[in-house]
Amino acid sequence: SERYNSREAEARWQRAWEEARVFETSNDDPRPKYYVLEMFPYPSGKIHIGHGRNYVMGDVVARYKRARGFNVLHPMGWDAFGLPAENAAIERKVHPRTWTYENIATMKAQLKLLGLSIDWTREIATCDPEYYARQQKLFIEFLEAGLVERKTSMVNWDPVDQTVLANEQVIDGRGWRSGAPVEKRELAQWFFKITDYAQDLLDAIETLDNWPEKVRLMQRNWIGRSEGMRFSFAIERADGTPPDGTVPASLTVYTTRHDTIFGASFCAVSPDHPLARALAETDPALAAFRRDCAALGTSEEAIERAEKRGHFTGLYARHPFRAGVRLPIYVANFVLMGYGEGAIFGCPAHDQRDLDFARKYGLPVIPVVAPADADPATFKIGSEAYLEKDGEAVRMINSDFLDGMSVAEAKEEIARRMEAAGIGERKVNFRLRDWGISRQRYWGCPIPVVHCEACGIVPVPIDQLPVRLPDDATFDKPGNPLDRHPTWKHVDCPRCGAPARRETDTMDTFVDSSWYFARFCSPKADDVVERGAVDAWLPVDQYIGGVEHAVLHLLYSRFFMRGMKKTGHTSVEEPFRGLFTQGMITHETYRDPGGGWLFPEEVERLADGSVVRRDSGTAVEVGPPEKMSKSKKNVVSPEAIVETYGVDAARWFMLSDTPPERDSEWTEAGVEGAWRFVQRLWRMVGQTIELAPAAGTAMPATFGEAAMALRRATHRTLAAVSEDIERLRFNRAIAHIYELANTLNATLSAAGTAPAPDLAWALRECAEMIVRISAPMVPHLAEECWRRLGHTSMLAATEWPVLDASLLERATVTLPVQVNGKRRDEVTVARDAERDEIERMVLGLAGVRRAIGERPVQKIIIVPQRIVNVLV
Ligand code: ANZ
Ligand code: ZN
Repeated sequence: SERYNSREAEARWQRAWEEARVFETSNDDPRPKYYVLEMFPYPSGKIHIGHGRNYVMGDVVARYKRARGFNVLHPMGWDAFGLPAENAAIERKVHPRTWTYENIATMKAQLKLLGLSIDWTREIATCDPEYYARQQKLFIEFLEAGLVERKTSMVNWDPVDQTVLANEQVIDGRGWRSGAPVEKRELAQWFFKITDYAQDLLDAIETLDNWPEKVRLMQRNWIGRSEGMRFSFAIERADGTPPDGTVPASLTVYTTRHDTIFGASFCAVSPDHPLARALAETDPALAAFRRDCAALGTSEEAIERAEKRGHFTGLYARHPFRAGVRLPIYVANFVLMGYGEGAIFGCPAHDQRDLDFARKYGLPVIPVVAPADADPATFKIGSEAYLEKDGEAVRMINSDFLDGMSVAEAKEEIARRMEAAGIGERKVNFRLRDWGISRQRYWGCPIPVVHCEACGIVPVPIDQLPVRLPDDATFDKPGNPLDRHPTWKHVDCPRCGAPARRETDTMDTFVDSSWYFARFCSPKADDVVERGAVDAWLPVDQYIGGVEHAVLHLLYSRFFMRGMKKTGHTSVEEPFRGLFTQGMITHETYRDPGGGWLFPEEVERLADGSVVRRDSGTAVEVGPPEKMSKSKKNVVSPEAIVETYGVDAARWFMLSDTPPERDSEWTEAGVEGAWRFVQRLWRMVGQTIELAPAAGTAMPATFGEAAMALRRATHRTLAAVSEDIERLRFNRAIAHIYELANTLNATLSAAGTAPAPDLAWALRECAEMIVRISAPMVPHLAEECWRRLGHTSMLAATEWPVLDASLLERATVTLPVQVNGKRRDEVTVARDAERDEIERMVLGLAGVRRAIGERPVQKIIIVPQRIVNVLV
């Protein structure tokens, strides 16, 4: 029988789908909706097969849900603004727009090769004025709704490149390009007030039960709610007199461990704290210290990593509960201005940073919390702070009126006393900061406001949007091309008409990706979105993307939904009902001993397993599989794969190899195996049509043993694969299909040349089933087989097979079995088993019998489908 020609068939079916417009989605479709979305790509150049996995996963879901009768929205777009385009402009003298749109064209063609069932009529690119006009309108609405603020904040400033750097662009305190020591600068910047929603964003995480737990945890930590106290110390000078008026008379700190107040041995303020600034005016050493700290940049990580250092201010804080005791006040590099009050009291015994600091500056270390059974007189702290604080196992010591209390009791007591004395109050704090969106760059969405001497900040009137980027910007120098453009920023004030200055900051590209999923619902809408469409389509039912976006992108999008609700664009609050974070595709690396990396197609694996250069035959160093990346050349292009194996084989392999949340190694052997399955299915379909009745032949009235066995396997597989796809367990779905293919193969071999009509019918049923349930994974092959099986319909527009439940054996479930609450065994029972049946089986288990011994059974608690507990 002839070979399946993937190249010809794949191109033909892609054309056929496009002509039939089967993937275009209408907003007026009465069927229930299903919105599946993969995080949209950044058009960086070309895609490699490693990028393909999440699109293919999304495509399987989209095709499956379509077959299940849903009106599926599966769009695609481009996260098209960003720094790389500007770098390309600098390095290759090509305009960012040209570079970006060329990449989009290349990548779109590549994505099309993958056979994705995308509604391309909804395509959007965030750099398109069509898109960013609406984003500007939304910005103005957010501004008017009080969700936007302009305030000064610290930025990393590269003095050579004359530009603000993101934290990631500061490497060891230096600018990533210039290598110049970075300075911290205060700059007026635009912010979205995401902190207004801190509590709400935190609370609603509980409702996101279709998100991976690790992502929910990361979001909780990022928001970082803590309950503590804000209170003030009186400040005095060395001689005990109050400060002279150039500095404040009190110091306010934030703490979550007020229970440790008797262990305090110093106070510290951030180098950016007003107290530090004021004192630096007259203390050159402090001024120099502040400059050193500024070189660390604004990244919390860098600050965390740096050695803890401080500068004594000469001032002291009076202990609130211990007369005559005073704590030296330092300026310290590890205290952040943006958190709490930018000032702390340090308790070295119970905080590692404080301990490191205390050891360095010879400050007392007084333990105030100790294990309940420890002797307070001898309990000492070595080089590690004692961090236990929970429950009854620890007690307060060395703490006057707190001695003997638990940490919780001590906190309560301190809070009460401080409140009574009027020196402090309980305070909830969030680690979450407002979202600074100002970027001093060209290739981003212009912030649509004008600065007027007389009127202040004036939003650009809506009917004058979009504020377009000027085409004739120059990229030959560092700094912001918009700012140095000869004319662009000079405009008349929209309010008073006087000469004014356009805002030259553009928006963080995370803004662009915070609402694109809403725009897809009505991509041509005149307004920001069409409310009806957004309310109908959102939330996205299944969102798929990399875990690297677990915090920022997902949190910003959640904030944007709330903002869009507040500004009347939707009633939906949570954008993504289901989230899946897929693993990456990895590949071995090949290093040329002569230097540099080699592409997989430049090397060859010999029979003895060694790897050599194809051209010269010289040996190559093989490195372990790593995430596919251009820089190490361990990438495989979709074009090459399509050429050799066909895209279906690639899709099948990508999905089959490992659970989708785990990384998967791309190997030649693996994709070859997938290719063999493609050919095998094609062959089996050929064999089946030789033996089976024509398509659509009525079902026989009765089935013999062999036919029944095959039919049971067929429907069991249908049930399993449906369930697996629902739960995104693609590799298991494929394993089930392999199994059924083996059964079909065996039955075909045993069937002879003229099987009985009932078996012949069951053979066709089975072959058709394999074709149909593989279709989401290998859509081109499935269409081709479906045609070959005598059908004229298009599988992409055909309903999912109907399950005959009478053919399923009883489903079973395995329950853990406890005796007196301790796990002793497990039992596998039918899902619908009766109580007495389960009891009988449980009491027969060896592990249970051993645990019970001679004792009489008092009660058996059965939580259906979950657990059994035997009480004795
Ligand atoms: C005294 C203390 C004693 C503290 C102790 C900890 C342990 P979370 O839980 O993350 O909110 N802190 C407060 N503001 C700070 C700032 N601006 N920069 C650096 N550190 C700051 O952290 C709260 C704790 O972090 C606070 O509780 C404070 O140190 C420190 F045994 O106060 B603690
Ligand atoms: Zn004005």
